[in-house]
Amino acid sequence: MCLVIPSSLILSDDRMIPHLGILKVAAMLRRNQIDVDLLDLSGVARYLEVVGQYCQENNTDIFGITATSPQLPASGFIAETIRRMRPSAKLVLGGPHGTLVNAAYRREREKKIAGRATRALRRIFDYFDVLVAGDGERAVFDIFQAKHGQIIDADNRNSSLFLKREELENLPFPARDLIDLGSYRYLIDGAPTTSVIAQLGCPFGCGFCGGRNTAFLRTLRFRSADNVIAELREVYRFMQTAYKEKVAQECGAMFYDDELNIGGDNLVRLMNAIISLGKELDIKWRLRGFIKAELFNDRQATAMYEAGFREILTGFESGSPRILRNINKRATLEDNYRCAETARRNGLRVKALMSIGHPGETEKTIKETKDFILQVRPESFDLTRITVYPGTPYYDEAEPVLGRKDVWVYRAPKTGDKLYSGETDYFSDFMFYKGDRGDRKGLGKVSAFTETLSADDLRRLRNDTERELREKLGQPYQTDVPENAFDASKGKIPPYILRSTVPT
Ligand code: B12
Repeated sequence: MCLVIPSSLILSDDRMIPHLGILKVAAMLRRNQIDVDLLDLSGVARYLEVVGQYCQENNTDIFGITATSPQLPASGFIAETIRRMRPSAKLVLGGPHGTLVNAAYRREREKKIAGRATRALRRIFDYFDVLVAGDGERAVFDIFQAKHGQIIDADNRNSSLFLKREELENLPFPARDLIDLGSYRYLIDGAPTTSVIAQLGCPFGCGFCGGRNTAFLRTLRFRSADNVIAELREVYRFMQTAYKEKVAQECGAMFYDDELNIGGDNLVRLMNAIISLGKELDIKWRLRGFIKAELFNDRQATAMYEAGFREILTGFESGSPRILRNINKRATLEDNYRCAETARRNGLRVKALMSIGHPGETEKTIKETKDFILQVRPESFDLTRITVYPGTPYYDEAEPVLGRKDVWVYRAPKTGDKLYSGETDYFSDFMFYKGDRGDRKGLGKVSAFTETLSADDLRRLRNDTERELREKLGQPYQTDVPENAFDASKGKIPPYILRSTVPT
Protein backbone atom coordinates (compact mmCIF):
# COMPACT_ATOMS: atom_id res chain seq x y z
CA MET A 1 0.00 0.00 0.00
CA CYS A 2 1.19 3.51 -0.75
CA LEU A 3 0.24 6.47 1.43
CA VAL A 4 0.49 9.93 -0.05
CA ILE A 5 0.86 13.38 1.51
CA PRO A 6 -0.13 15.82 -1.23
CA SER A 7 1.40 19.24 -1.62
CA SER A 8 -0.50 22.19 -0.17
CA LEU A 9 -0.72 24.63 -3.02
CA ILE A 10 -1.70 27.47 -0.71
CA LEU A 11 1.15 27.37 1.77
CA SER A 12 4.17 29.56 1.09
CA ASP A 13 6.42 26.97 2.66
CA ASP A 14 4.93 23.54 2.71
CA ARG A 15 7.92 21.71 4.25
CA MET A 16 7.34 23.00 7.74
CA ILE A 17 4.90 20.78 9.58
CA PRO A 18 4.81 17.03 9.04
CA HIS A 19 1.31 15.56 8.70
CA LEU A 20 1.00 13.29 11.69
CA GLY A 21 -2.37 11.66 10.94
CA ILE A 22 -1.23 9.68 7.94
CA LEU A 23 1.99 8.75 9.75
CA LYS A 24 -0.18 7.22 12.49
CA VAL A 25 -2.00 5.19 9.88
CA ALA A 26 1.34 4.07 8.44
CA ALA A 27 2.52 3.01 11.90
CA MET A 28 -0.58 0.85 12.37
CA LEU A 29 -0.14 -0.84 9.00
CA ARG A 30 3.45 -1.54 9.81
CA ARG A 31 2.58 -2.96 13.24
CA ASN A 32 0.30 -5.38 11.42
CA GLN A 33 3.04 -6.54 9.05
CA ILE A 34 1.72 -4.62 6.05
CA ASP A 35 4.40 -2.97 3.92
CA VAL A 36 3.79 0.67 3.28
CA ASP A 37 5.44 3.20 1.00
CA LEU A 38 5.07 6.85 1.81
CA LEU A 39 5.19 9.58 -0.81
CA ASP A 40 5.72 12.88 0.95
CA LEU A 41 4.93 15.47 -1.71
CA SER A 42 4.75 18.45 0.63
CA GLY A 43 6.66 21.32 -0.92
CA VAL A 44 7.36 19.48 -4.15
CA ALA A 45 6.38 21.54 -7.17
CA ARG A 46 6.78 18.67 -9.67
CA TYR A 47 4.82 16.30 -7.49
CA LEU A 48 2.95 14.69 -10.37
CA GLU A 49 6.21 13.57 -11.92
CA VAL A 50 7.13 11.93 -8.64
CA VAL A 51 3.78 10.13 -8.63
CA GLY A 52 4.27 9.10 -12.24
CA GLN A 53 7.74 7.79 -11.53
CA TYR A 54 6.49 5.88 -8.49
CA CYS A 55 3.72 4.25 -10.54
CA GLN A 56 6.21 3.24 -13.22
CA GLU A 57 8.57 1.64 -10.75
CA ASN A 58 6.10 -0.07 -8.40
CA ASN A 59 3.16 -2.44 -8.63
CA THR A 60 1.27 -0.95 -5.75
CA ASP A 61 -2.46 -1.49 -6.10
CA ILE A 62 -3.84 0.51 -3.16
CA PHE A 63 -3.19 4.21 -2.66
CA GLY A 64 -4.32 6.14 0.42
CA ILE A 65 -4.21 9.92 0.20
CA THR A 66 -4.72 12.36 3.07
CA ALA A 67 -6.19 15.83 2.46
CA THR A 68 -7.47 18.98 4.07
CA SER A 69 -9.86 20.92 1.82
CA PRO A 70 -7.14 23.17 0.38
CA GLN A 71 -5.18 20.06 -0.54
CA LEU A 72 -8.03 18.67 -2.65
CA PRO A 73 -6.95 20.11 -6.01
CA ALA A 74 -3.49 18.52 -5.66
CA SER A 75 -5.09 15.29 -4.40
CA GLY A 76 -7.36 15.22 -7.43
CA PHE A 77 -4.42 15.66 -9.82
CA ILE A 78 -2.56 12.90 -8.00
CA ALA A 79 -5.59 10.57 -8.19
CA GLU A 80 -5.94 11.25 -11.95
CA THR A 81 -2.27 10.51 -12.51
CA ILE A 82 -2.43 7.23 -10.61
CA ARG A 83 -5.67 6.27 -12.40
CA ARG A 84 -4.04 6.90 -15.79
CA MET A 85 -0.95 4.86 -15.01
CA ARG A 86 -2.50 2.11 -12.90
CA PRO A 87 -6.16 1.86 -13.96
CA SER A 88 -6.90 -1.07 -11.64
CA ALA A 89 -5.56 0.58 -8.48
CA LYS A 90 -7.91 1.27 -5.57
CA LEU A 91 -7.80 4.93 -4.55
CA VAL A 92 -8.75 5.93 -1.02
CA LEU A 93 -9.24 9.38 0.45
CA GLY A 94 -8.79 9.91 4.21
CA GLY A 95 -8.23 12.92 6.44
CA PRO A 96 -10.03 16.15 7.35
CA HIS A 97 -11.71 17.05 4.03
CA GLY A 98 -13.49 13.74 3.50
CA THR A 99 -14.34 13.46 7.19
CA LEU A 100 -15.91 16.91 7.27
CA VAL A 101 -17.76 16.58 3.97
CA ASN A 102 -19.17 13.30 5.24
CA ALA A 103 -20.29 15.00 8.48
CA ALA A 104 -22.02 17.76 6.50
CA TYR A 105 -23.57 15.15 4.22
CA ARG A 106 -24.91 13.19 7.21
CA ARG A 107 -26.70 16.35 8.40
CA GLU A 108 -28.25 16.87 4.98
CA ARG A 109 -29.40 13.26 4.99
CA GLU A 110 -31.01 13.72 8.43
CA LYS A 111 -32.87 16.72 7.01
CA LYS A 112 -33.74 14.66 3.94
CA ILE A 113 -32.12 17.08 1.53
CA ALA A 114 -29.42 16.60 -1.09
CA GLY A 115 -27.64 19.94 -1.10
CA ARG A 116 -24.11 21.23 -1.50
CA ALA A 117 -22.59 18.70 0.96
CA THR A 118 -24.13 15.79 -0.91
CA ARG A 119 -22.69 17.17 -4.15
CA ALA A 120 -19.29 17.66 -2.50
CA LEU A 121 -19.39 14.04 -1.35
CA ARG A 122 -20.29 12.79 -4.82
CA ARG A 123 -17.36 14.73 -6.27
CA ILE A 124 -15.02 12.75 -4.01
CA PHE A 125 -16.18 9.56 -5.70
CA ASP A 126 -15.41 11.05 -9.13
CA TYR A 127 -11.76 10.69 -8.13
CA PHE A 128 -11.60 8.11 -5.34
CA ASP A 129 -13.04 4.64 -4.83
CA VAL A 130 -13.32 4.67 -1.05
CA LEU A 131 -13.65 7.37 1.60
CA VAL A 132 -12.42 6.90 5.16
CA ALA A 133 -14.04 9.32 7.61
CA GLY A 134 -12.55 9.91 11.06
CA ASP A 135 -9.88 7.84 12.84
CA GLY A 136 -7.79 5.97 10.31
CA GLU A 137 -5.87 3.64 12.61
CA ARG A 138 -8.39 0.79 12.49
CA ALA A 139 -10.46 1.88 9.53
CA VAL A 140 -7.47 1.44 7.22
CA PHE A 141 -7.77 -2.36 7.50
CA ASP A 142 -11.30 -2.21 6.05
CA ILE A 143 -9.96 -0.64 2.86
CA PHE A 144 -8.74 -3.93 1.48
CA GLN A 145 -12.28 -5.35 1.15
CA ALA A 146 -14.03 -2.05 0.42
CA LYS A 147 -15.90 -1.59 -2.85
CA HIS A 148 -16.10 1.46 -5.11
CA GLY A 149 -18.36 4.12 -3.60
CA GLN A 150 -18.01 2.89 -0.03
CA ILE A 151 -17.66 5.17 2.98
CA ILE A 152 -15.81 3.60 5.90
CA ASP A 153 -17.21 5.71 8.70
CA ALA A 154 -15.07 5.66 11.82
CA ASP A 155 -16.46 9.05 12.82
CA ASN A 156 -19.11 7.60 15.06
CA ARG A 157 -18.79 6.93 18.79
CA ASN A 158 -20.67 3.64 18.39
CA SER A 159 -18.36 2.31 15.71
CA SER A 160 -15.65 -0.17 16.67
CA LEU A 161 -13.39 1.85 14.33
CA PHE A 162 -13.69 4.93 16.57
CA LEU A 163 -10.79 4.96 19.02
CA LYS A 164 -11.76 5.14 22.67
CA ARG A 165 -9.76 7.35 24.97
CA GLU A 166 -8.09 4.43 26.74
CA GLU A 167 -7.07 2.84 23.44
CA LEU A 168 -4.92 5.79 22.36
CA GLU A 169 -2.19 4.71 24.74
CA ASN A 170 -1.79 1.39 22.95
CA LEU A 171 -1.25 2.89 19.52
CA PRO A 172 2.15 3.12 17.88
CA PHE A 173 3.55 6.63 17.59
CA PRO A 174 3.47 8.33 14.17
CA ALA A 175 5.99 6.71 11.77
CA ARG A 176 8.21 9.80 11.60
CA ASP A 177 10.97 7.68 10.08
CA LEU A 178 8.92 7.53 6.86
CA ILE A 179 9.43 11.21 6.13
CA ASP A 180 12.67 13.03 5.62
CA LEU A 181 12.42 14.92 8.89
CA GLY A 182 15.66 16.81 8.28
CA SER A 183 14.25 18.48 5.15
CA TYR A 184 11.52 20.15 7.23
CA ARG A 185 12.36 23.71 8.13
CA TYR A 186 10.44 24.64 11.22
CA LEU A 187 12.28 26.51 13.94
CA ILE A 188 11.21 27.71 17.38
CA ASP A 189 13.58 30.38 18.65
CA GLY A 190 16.24 28.96 16.34
CA ALA A 191 15.80 25.31 17.40
CA PRO A 192 14.83 22.67 14.82
CA THR A 193 11.24 21.71 15.54
CA THR A 194 8.69 19.08 14.68
CA SER A 195 4.99 18.65 15.38
CA VAL A 196 3.40 16.62 18.16
CA ILE A 197 -0.22 15.97 19.15
CA ALA A 198 -0.76 15.11 22.80
CA GLN A 199 -4.56 15.03 22.97
CA LEU A 200 -7.37 14.95 20.46
CA GLY A 201 -10.59 16.88 20.25
CA CYS A 202 -12.26 20.11 21.29
CA PRO A 203 -15.80 20.10 22.72
CA PHE A 204 -16.56 23.78 22.01
CA GLY A 205 -18.70 25.19 19.25
CA CYS A 206 -16.91 27.97 17.33
CA GLY A 207 -18.94 28.60 14.18
CA PHE A 208 -15.98 28.62 11.79
CA CYS A 209 -14.34 25.47 13.13
CA GLY A 210 -14.54 22.13 11.37
CA GLY A 211 -15.92 19.09 13.13
CA ARG A 212 -18.28 20.62 15.63
CA ASN A 213 -20.65 17.82 14.64
CA THR A 214 -18.11 15.03 14.43
CA ALA A 215 -17.15 12.56 17.13
CA PHE A 216 -13.65 12.57 15.63
CA LEU A 217 -12.84 16.26 16.17
CA ARG A 218 -15.17 16.94 19.12
CA THR A 219 -14.50 14.13 21.55
CA LEU A 220 -11.80 14.97 24.06
CA ARG A 221 -9.34 12.12 24.05
CA PHE A 222 -6.42 12.55 26.40
CA ARG A 223 -3.27 10.52 26.75
CA SER A 224 -1.38 10.20 30.01
CA ALA A 225 1.68 12.37 30.55
CA ASP A 226 3.79 9.17 30.56
CA ASN A 227 2.57 8.20 27.12
CA VAL A 228 3.26 11.66 25.67
CA ILE A 229 6.71 11.61 27.25
CA ALA A 230 7.44 8.24 25.65
CA GLU A 231 6.57 9.80 22.29
CA LEU A 232 8.71 12.88 22.97
CA ARG A 233 11.63 10.64 23.83
CA GLU A 234 11.21 8.94 20.46
CA VAL A 235 10.78 12.31 18.75
CA TYR A 236 14.09 13.43 20.19
CA ARG A 237 15.81 10.33 18.82
CA PHE A 238 14.46 11.04 15.34
CA MET A 239 15.42 14.70 15.65
CA GLN A 240 18.97 13.73 16.62
CA THR A 241 19.27 11.54 13.54
CA ALA A 242 17.78 14.28 11.34
CA TYR A 243 19.43 17.41 12.72
CA LYS A 244 22.53 16.01 14.46
CA GLU A 245 24.41 18.54 16.57
CA LYS A 246 21.81 21.24 15.85
CA VAL A 247 19.60 19.63 18.51
CA ALA A 248 22.41 18.81 20.94
CA GLN A 249 21.28 21.57 23.27
CA GLU A 250 17.83 22.65 22.14
CA CYS A 251 15.05 20.77 20.44
CA GLY A 252 11.69 22.19 19.39
CA ALA A 253 8.21 20.68 19.56
CA MET A 254 5.10 22.38 18.24
CA PHE A 255 1.99 21.01 19.95
CA TYR A 256 -0.96 20.88 17.58
CA ASP A 257 -3.53 20.01 20.25
CA ASP A 258 -6.57 22.19 19.63
CA GLU A 259 -6.13 23.63 23.13
CA LEU A 260 -3.41 22.47 25.48
CA ASN A 261 -5.13 23.76 28.61
CA ILE A 262 -8.52 22.18 28.17
CA GLY A 263 -8.01 19.37 30.67
CA GLY A 264 -7.33 21.44 33.81
CA ASP A 265 -4.29 20.14 35.67
CA ASN A 266 -3.38 17.68 32.90
CA LEU A 267 -1.37 20.47 31.32
CA VAL A 268 0.62 21.17 34.48
CA ARG A 269 1.33 17.45 34.90
CA LEU A 270 2.51 17.22 31.29
CA MET A 271 4.73 20.28 31.64
CA ASN A 272 6.36 18.87 34.80
CA ALA A 273 7.04 15.61 32.98
CA ILE A 274 8.58 17.52 30.05
CA ILE A 275 10.84 19.39 32.48
CA SER A 276 12.09 16.04 33.86
CA LEU A 277 12.58 14.68 30.35
CA GLY A 278 14.63 17.73 29.40
CA LYS A 279 16.90 17.11 32.40
CA GLU A 280 17.20 13.42 31.56
CA LEU A 281 18.15 14.18 27.93
CA ASP A 282 20.21 17.18 28.97
CA ILE A 283 18.49 19.49 26.49
CA LYS A 284 16.24 22.49 26.60
CA TRP A 285 12.86 22.05 24.95
CA ARG A 286 11.66 24.92 22.79
CA LEU A 287 7.88 24.63 22.73
CA ARG A 288 4.86 26.32 21.18
CA GLY A 289 1.18 25.50 21.30
CA PHE A 290 -2.40 26.74 21.43
CA ILE A 291 -4.33 27.63 24.58
CA LYS A 292 -7.96 28.56 25.21
CA ALA A 293 -8.01 32.11 26.56
CA GLU A 294 -10.74 31.87 29.20
CA LEU A 295 -9.20 28.74 30.72
CA PHE A 296 -5.66 30.13 30.95
CA ASN A 297 -4.19 30.85 34.39
CA ASP A 298 -0.91 31.59 36.15
CA ARG A 299 -0.34 27.99 37.23
CA GLN A 300 -0.49 26.84 33.62
CA ALA A 301 1.61 29.72 32.38
CA THR A 302 4.38 29.19 34.96
CA ALA A 303 4.56 25.47 34.20
CA MET A 304 4.64 26.17 30.46
CA TYR A 305 7.49 28.64 30.84
CA GLU A 306 9.47 26.22 32.98
CA ALA A 307 9.00 23.47 30.41
CA GLY A 308 10.34 25.59 27.54
CA PHE A 309 7.45 27.63 26.16
CA ARG A 310 8.32 31.22 25.35
CA GLU A 311 5.20 31.85 23.27
CA ILE A 312 1.56 30.81 23.27
CA LEU A 313 -0.88 31.03 20.38
CA THR A 314 -4.50 31.77 21.02
CA GLY A 315 -7.56 32.36 18.89
CA PHE A 316 -8.79 35.73 20.14
CA GLU A 317 -10.45 36.01 16.70
CA SER A 318 -12.13 39.38 17.17
CA GLY A 319 -12.09 42.61 19.15
CA SER A 320 -15.87 42.93 18.89
CA PRO A 321 -17.96 41.48 21.75
CA ARG A 322 -20.85 40.95 19.34
CA ILE A 323 -18.70 39.01 16.89
CA LEU A 324 -17.31 36.90 19.74
CA ARG A 325 -20.92 35.99 20.59
CA ASN A 326 -21.71 35.29 16.96
CA ILE A 327 -18.72 32.97 16.75
CA ASN A 328 -19.93 31.24 19.93
CA LYS A 329 -16.41 31.71 21.22
CA ARG A 330 -17.18 31.51 24.98
CA ALA A 331 -14.19 33.75 25.71
CA THR A 332 -15.17 37.37 26.22
CA LEU A 333 -13.11 40.40 25.33
CA GLU A 334 -12.16 40.66 29.03
CA ASP A 335 -11.02 37.01 29.05
CA ASN A 336 -8.85 37.77 26.07
CA TYR A 337 -7.19 40.81 27.66
CA ARG A 338 -6.66 38.84 30.85
CA CYS A 339 -5.13 35.93 28.93
CA ALA A 340 -2.58 38.21 27.27
CA GLU A 341 -1.66 39.73 30.64
CA THR A 342 -1.27 36.29 32.23
CA ALA A 343 1.06 35.23 29.43
CA ARG A 344 3.20 38.38 29.64
CA ARG A 345 3.41 38.21 33.44
CA ASN A 346 4.92 34.76 33.01
CA GLY A 347 7.42 35.61 30.30
CA LEU A 348 5.37 34.20 27.42
CA ARG A 349 4.99 36.04 24.13
CA VAL A 350 1.54 36.13 22.58
CA LYS A 351 0.66 35.21 19.03
CA ALA A 352 -2.86 36.51 18.46
CA LEU A 353 -4.87 34.55 15.91
CA MET A 354 -7.45 36.93 14.51
CA SER A 355 -10.03 36.50 11.80
CA ILE A 356 -12.58 38.55 9.91
CA GLY A 357 -15.64 37.65 7.90
CA HIS A 358 -17.89 36.29 10.67
CA PRO A 359 -21.68 36.69 10.76
CA GLY A 360 -22.51 40.34 11.29
CA GLU A 361 -18.99 41.57 10.41
CA THR A 362 -18.98 45.26 9.48
CA GLU A 363 -16.34 47.93 8.99
CA LYS A 364 -16.97 48.89 12.61
CA THR A 365 -16.33 45.39 14.00
CA ILE A 366 -13.16 45.10 11.92
CA LYS A 367 -12.02 48.40 13.43
CA GLU A 368 -12.74 46.95 16.89
CA THR A 369 -10.46 44.04 16.01
CA LYS A 370 -7.77 46.47 14.89
CA ASP A 371 -8.12 48.48 18.11
CA PHE A 372 -7.96 45.32 20.20
CA ILE A 373 -4.67 44.35 18.57
CA LEU A 374 -3.25 47.84 19.03
CA GLN A 375 -4.24 47.69 22.69
CA VAL A 376 -2.85 44.18 23.38
CA ARG A 377 0.18 44.69 21.14
CA PRO A 378 0.85 40.96 20.68
CA GLU A 379 4.39 40.02 19.71
CA SER A 380 2.94 38.52 16.55
CA PHE A 381 -0.44 38.05 14.96
CA ASP A 382 -2.34 36.47 12.10
CA LEU A 383 -5.35 37.96 10.40
CA THR A 384 -7.28 35.36 8.43
CA ARG A 385 -10.38 35.74 6.32
CA ILE A 386 -12.94 33.14 7.30
CA THR A 387 -13.56 30.37 4.80
CA VAL A 388 -16.81 28.46 5.12
CA TYR A 389 -15.81 24.81 4.95
CA PRO A 390 -18.14 21.80 5.16
CA GLY A 391 -18.34 20.41 8.67
CA THR A 392 -18.36 23.87 10.30
CA PRO A 393 -21.55 25.29 11.85
CA TYR A 394 -21.31 28.24 9.41
CA TYR A 395 -21.71 25.71 6.58
CA ASP A 396 -23.77 22.90 8.09
CA GLU A 397 -26.38 25.11 9.74
CA ALA A 398 -26.82 27.48 6.81
CA GLU A 399 -30.09 27.49 4.87
CA PRO A 400 -30.52 28.09 1.16
CA VAL A 401 -31.49 31.69 0.36
CA LEU A 402 -34.89 31.75 -1.26
CA GLY A 403 -34.72 32.58 -4.93
CA ARG A 404 -30.89 32.28 -5.05
CA LYS A 405 -29.78 28.85 -6.22
CA ASP A 406 -26.17 29.24 -5.14
CA VAL A 407 -26.27 31.22 -1.88
CA TRP A 408 -26.69 29.91 1.67
CA VAL A 409 -27.20 31.95 4.83
CA TYR A 410 -26.12 31.15 8.38
CA ARG A 411 -27.87 33.03 11.18
CA ALA A 412 -25.96 33.42 14.45
CA PRO A 413 -28.28 31.92 17.10
CA LYS A 414 -27.76 34.68 19.68
CA THR A 415 -28.15 37.77 17.47
CA GLY A 416 -29.59 36.62 14.15
CA ASP A 417 -26.60 38.22 12.35
CA LYS A 418 -25.98 36.65 8.98
CA LEU A 419 -23.14 35.10 7.03
CA TYR A 420 -23.64 34.19 3.38
CA SER A 421 -21.67 31.57 1.53
CA GLY A 422 -21.72 29.86 -1.84
CA GLU A 423 -20.87 26.49 -3.25
CA THR A 424 -17.33 25.46 -3.99
CA ASP A 425 -15.91 22.70 -6.09
CA TYR A 426 -13.06 21.73 -3.79
CA PHE A 427 -11.25 19.92 -6.58
CA SER A 428 -10.93 22.96 -8.77
CA ASP A 429 -11.25 26.04 -6.55
CA PHE A 430 -8.24 26.99 -4.54
CA MET A 431 -9.29 28.29 -1.20
CA PHE A 432 -8.10 31.53 0.21
CA TYR A 433 -5.46 31.15 2.89
CA LYS A 434 -4.37 34.13 4.90
CA GLY A 435 -3.97 37.09 2.68
CA ASP A 436 -1.74 38.81 0.22
CA ARG A 437 0.59 35.96 -0.36
CA GLY A 438 -2.26 33.68 -1.36
CA ASP A 439 -3.76 36.40 -3.51
CA ARG A 440 -0.48 37.01 -5.28
CA LYS A 441 -0.47 33.43 -6.40
CA GLY A 442 -3.94 33.97 -7.79
CA LEU A 443 -5.41 31.47 -5.39
CA GLY A 444 -7.66 33.88 -3.58
CA LYS A 445 -11.12 32.61 -4.30
CA VAL A 446 -13.56 32.87 -1.46
CA SER A 447 -17.27 33.35 -1.42
CA ALA A 448 -18.33 34.26 2.13
CA PHE A 449 -19.87 37.69 2.72
CA THR A 450 -22.02 39.52 5.25
CA GLU A 451 -24.99 41.86 4.99
CA THR A 452 -22.81 44.94 4.74
CA LEU A 453 -19.51 43.58 3.37
CA SER A 454 -19.06 41.80 0.05
CA ALA A 455 -16.37 39.16 -0.44
CA ASP A 456 -14.26 41.84 -2.15
CA ASP A 457 -14.77 44.28 0.74
CA LEU A 458 -13.65 41.61 3.17
CA ARG A 459 -10.59 40.91 1.14
CA ARG A 460 -9.66 44.59 0.86
CA LEU A 461 -10.36 45.31 4.53
CA ARG A 462 -8.36 42.32 5.65
CA ASN A 463 -5.38 43.34 3.58
CA ASP A 464 -5.59 47.02 4.61
CA THR A 465 -6.02 46.15 8.29
CA GLU A 466 -3.10 43.77 8.30
CA ARG A 467 -0.88 46.29 6.52
CA GLU A 468 -1.77 49.06 8.94
CA LEU A 469 -1.31 46.86 12.00
CA ARG A 470 2.06 45.62 10.81
CA GLU A 471 3.23 49.20 10.28
CA LYS A 472 1.99 50.39 13.65
CA LEU A 473 3.35 47.40 15.56
CA GLY A 474 6.63 47.38 13.65
CA GLN A 475 6.03 43.82 12.49
CA PRO A 476 6.73 43.91 8.76
CA TYR A 477 5.47 41.29 6.33
CA GLN A 478 7.89 38.43 6.10
CA THR A 479 9.78 39.55 3.04
CA ASP A 480 12.55 37.00 3.25
CA VAL A 481 10.33 34.27 1.81
CA PRO A 482 11.71 33.71 -1.68
CA GLU A 483 9.20 33.60 -4.51
CA ASN A 484 9.90 29.94 -5.08
CA ALA A 485 9.76 29.00 -1.39
CA PHE A 486 6.78 26.82 -2.16
CA ASP A 487 9.00 24.67 -4.29
CA ALA A 488 11.13 22.91 -1.71
CA SER A 489 12.53 20.75 -4.48
CA LYS A 490 13.85 23.76 -6.44
CA GLY A 491 12.31 22.51 -9.65
CA LYS A 492 13.91 19.09 -9.52
CA ILE A 493 12.55 15.69 -8.72
CA PRO A 494 14.53 15.60 -5.53
CA PRO A 495 16.30 12.53 -4.29
CA TYR A 496 15.03 13.25 -0.79
CA ILE A 497 11.45 12.31 -1.58
CA LEU A 498 11.25 9.19 0.51
CA ARG A 499 9.71 6.16 -1.04
CA SER A 500 10.37 3.90 1.85
CA THR A 501 9.35 0.33 1.58
CA VAL A 502 9.22 -0.59 5.17
CA PRO A 503 10.35 -3.91 6.51
CA THR A 504 8.22 -4.92 9.46
C1 B12 B 1 -1.66 20.56 12.35
C2 B12 B 1 -2.77 21.27 11.63
C3 B12 B 1 -2.42 22.08 10.56
C4 B12 B 1 -0.98 22.25 10.09
C5 B12 B 1 -0.59 21.09 9.14
C6 B12 B 1 -1.72 20.39 8.46
C7 B12 B 1 -1.85 18.91 8.83
N1 B12 B 1 -2.81 18.26 8.25
O1 B12 B 1 -1.11 18.33 9.61
C8 B12 B 1 -1.04 23.63 9.37
C9 B12 B 1 -0.66 24.71 10.36
C10 B12 B 1 -0.17 23.76 8.12
C11 B12 B 1 -2.50 23.73 9.07
C12 B12 B 1 -2.99 24.58 8.13
C13 B12 B 1 -4.31 24.62 7.78
N2 B12 B 1 -5.33 24.03 8.41
CO1 B12 B 1 -5.11 22.83 9.88
N3 B12 B 1 -5.08 21.68 11.36
C14 B12 B 1 -4.13 21.11 11.99
C15 B12 B 1 -4.72 20.38 13.22
C16 B12 B 1 -4.68 21.35 14.40
C17 B12 B 1 -4.08 19.07 13.62
C18 B12 B 1 -3.93 18.03 12.50
C19 B12 B 1 -3.58 16.72 13.11
O2 B12 B 1 -2.42 16.34 13.15
N4 B12 B 1 -4.57 16.01 13.67
C20 B12 B 1 -4.40 14.77 14.38
C21 B12 B 1 -4.40 13.62 13.39
C22 B12 B 1 -4.34 12.30 14.15
O3 B12 B 1 -5.60 13.67 12.68
P1 B12 B 1 -5.67 13.70 11.07
O4 B12 B 1 -4.53 14.42 10.49
O5 B12 B 1 -7.01 14.16 10.70
O6 B12 B 1 -5.53 12.15 10.68
C23 B12 B 1 -6.40 11.12 11.15
C24 B12 B 1 -7.64 10.90 10.25
O7 B12 B 1 -8.04 12.02 9.54
C25 B12 B 1 -7.27 9.75 9.37
N5 B12 B 1 -6.53 10.01 8.14
C26 B12 B 1 -5.82 11.06 7.75
N6 B12 B 1 -5.31 10.86 6.55
C27 B12 B 1 -5.64 9.63 6.15
C28 B12 B 1 -5.36 8.93 5.00
C29 B12 B 1 -5.86 7.64 4.84
C30 B12 B 1 -5.56 6.88 3.60
C31 B12 B 1 -6.66 7.06 5.87
C32 B12 B 1 -7.18 5.68 5.73
C33 B12 B 1 -6.95 7.79 7.03
C34 B12 B 1 -6.44 9.05 7.16
O8 B12 B 1 -6.45 8.97 10.21
C35 B12 B 1 -5.63 9.82 11.01
C36 B12 B 1 -5.38 9.13 12.34
O9 B12 B 1 -6.59 8.95 13.03
C37 B12 B 1 -6.18 20.13 12.72
C38 B12 B 1 -7.22 20.02 13.82
C39 B12 B 1 -7.22 18.63 14.41
N7 B12 B 1 -7.35 18.57 15.69
O10 B12 B 1 -7.10 17.61 13.72
C40 B12 B 1 -6.41 21.35 11.83
C41 B12 B 1 -7.28 21.20 10.60
C42 B12 B 1 -6.87 19.94 9.88
N8 B12 B 1 -6.89 22.34 9.80
C43 B12 B 1 -7.87 22.91 9.19
C44 B12 B 1 -7.75 24.07 8.36
C45 B12 B 1 -9.05 24.77 8.00
C46 B12 B 1 -6.51 24.52 7.96
C47 B12 B 1 -6.24 25.65 6.98
C48 B12 B 1 -7.13 25.68 5.78
C49 B12 B 1 -6.31 26.95 7.79
C50 B12 B 1 -6.60 28.23 7.03
N9 B12 B 1 -7.23 29.14 7.65
O11 B12 B 1 -6.32 28.43 5.93
C51 B12 B 1 -4.78 25.40 6.59
C52 B12 B 1 -4.65 24.52 5.32
C53 B12 B 1 -3.42 23.67 5.32
C54 B12 B 1 -3.13 22.83 4.13
N10 B12 B 1 -2.48 21.73 4.35
O12 B12 B 1 -3.42 23.10 3.00
C55 B12 B 1 -9.16 22.18 9.43
C56 B12 B 1 -9.48 21.28 8.23
C57 B12 B 1 -10.71 21.74 7.50
C58 B12 B 1 -10.83 21.07 6.19
N11 B12 B 1 -11.99 21.23 5.64
O13 B12 B 1 -9.96 20.44 5.64
C59 B12 B 1 -8.84 21.40 10.76
C60 B12 B 1 -9.58 20.09 10.93
C61 B12 B 1 -9.15 22.38 11.92
C62 B12 B 1 -10.61 22.52 12.18
N12 B12 B 1 -11.12 21.89 13.23
O14 B12 B 1 -11.33 23.20 11.47
N13 B12 B 1 -3.24 22.89 9.84
